[in-house]
Amino acid sequence: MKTALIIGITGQDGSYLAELLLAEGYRVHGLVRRASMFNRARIDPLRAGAPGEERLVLHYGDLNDRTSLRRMLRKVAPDEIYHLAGQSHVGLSFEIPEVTCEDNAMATLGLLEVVRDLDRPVRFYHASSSEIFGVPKAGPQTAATPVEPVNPYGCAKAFATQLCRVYRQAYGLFACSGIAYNHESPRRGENFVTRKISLSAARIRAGRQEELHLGNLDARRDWGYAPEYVQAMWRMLQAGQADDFVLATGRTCTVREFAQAAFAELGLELVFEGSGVAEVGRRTDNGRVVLRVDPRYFRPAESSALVGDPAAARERLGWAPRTVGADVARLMARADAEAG
Ligand code: G4F
Repeated sequence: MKTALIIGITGQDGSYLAELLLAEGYRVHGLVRRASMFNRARIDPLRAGAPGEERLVLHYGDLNDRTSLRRMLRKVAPDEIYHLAGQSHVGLSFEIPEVTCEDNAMATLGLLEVVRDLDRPVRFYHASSSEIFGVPKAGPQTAATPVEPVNPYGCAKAFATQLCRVYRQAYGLFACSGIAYNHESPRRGENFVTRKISLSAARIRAGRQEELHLGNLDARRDWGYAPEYVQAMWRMLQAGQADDFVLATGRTCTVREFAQAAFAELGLELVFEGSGVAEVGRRTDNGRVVLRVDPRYFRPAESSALVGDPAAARERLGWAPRTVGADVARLMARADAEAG
């Protein structure tokens, strides 16, 4: 039986990955940070009497506490480590750049150092991001596209991605970065635009919300479906050779189109009435929802033209995303409406 450690197991990707690894017969350990509120809702179903429950073990820990991390890694002796933890909100990284760089860049370096010292070989996955490319001059991007981030989050991810490559080359570590484009699901955090949209659509339809504030509606993203992306993460660590891979759908849509698809799925028509300060979406009697831009959600700099080329993942990992853009919007809206 293989053993895996998931750092960031309580997040969207961590919870889907835990499900996948348990289904593959792994013993799964998860590192959880102490928090004043429990944040384990996404993995609770895996722990309460579900098949595989006895193969899921949680440990309190923190990437900044290297001694306990080292001790825990020696005890758990994982075959594979999935490093998914960190500050993942791009907009917020402008507000808290130092924490973002500590959590995403320096913590990854510390972890690589601890892994390098282990006395048995470990396969290491690092969750990198399309944000390392910033505003690329060419598309679709591949793992060879030059790195040129435009926000603190992208800088931190670029640093960590380059370090994984260095540790692979210099020390022969089986370290891989999945350069993942946006991947969403009903388990997405509520401050990412997709979930904000799907939850708002459900609540507005149920008459429990009146306003919808969104920022840049013309932002274009390469949106895929998170459960499919964790498949690629796992396949990367089963490959014959460690490498970095772009994980993307190769197609994009705008925030506006995503929102229209989500609202339409619940029988609501979104009407855009230009842009203005503090204008809000409001449900009207005839089932139309008026939405205007709220500049509070604009970012000091916006990445753009991000579209990934999944060809290498398809050819070398046999991975192909199936759920794209508006499909993701529809399934998220349905899930939030059904959840009530
Ligand atoms: O949902 P977002 O916050 O995701 P973003 O910034 O693309 O980052 C996500 O994907 C990256 C690539 O995989 C990850 F590395 C990162 O960790 C995260 O998972 O914003 C998407 C777009 C942006 O252009 C933003 O300006 O939506 C635009 N937007 C418009 N209105 C909004 C809003 N974003 C948020 N969060 N909230 C809004 O109201």
